Amino acid sequence: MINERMQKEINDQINAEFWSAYLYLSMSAWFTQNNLPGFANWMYVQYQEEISHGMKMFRYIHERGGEVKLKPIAKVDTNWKSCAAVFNDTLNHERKVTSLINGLMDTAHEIKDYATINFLNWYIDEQVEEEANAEELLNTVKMIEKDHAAMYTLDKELATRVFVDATLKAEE
Ligand code: OFO
Repeated sequence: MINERMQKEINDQINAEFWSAYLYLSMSAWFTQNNLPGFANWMYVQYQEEISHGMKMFRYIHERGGEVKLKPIAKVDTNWKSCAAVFNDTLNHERKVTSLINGLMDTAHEIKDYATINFLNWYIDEQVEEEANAEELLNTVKMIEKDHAAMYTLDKELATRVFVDATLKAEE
């Protein structure tokens, strides 16, 4: 049976993951509206990833005999000044999520919930990748944003990203 405080914090994190999904879906819409379908695809895959992160926690709470309590999703931005501004927000957001995951890990250590420590290790690794991806794209976009040909090429490259549910692989 999962500890009540741990359960509450994981439920809060499910909400944060779904909020992230909503944010990236909004960014995907913005890219579509700004004629960058490849960037829109990249953000749509990001949205799918965030749903899978939330669902991994959803399944975990049930596995531990706990209760999932879904909360309202707060509103997200719908407009950005530039492509770089989108990735700047993405990077800042992922840094915030990393600190939230670290907070969950602190609680798991404090209450000696070894199963949850093990579970959260997947998220600790995932956040390293999430921050690195956002930072790399931010740096690239900052460099080429004014060069239409380079943006066109990057858009084509980002159009090839496909969603793979890494949370299922990790649970096999
Ligand atoms: Fe769930 O990793 Fe991004 O927010």
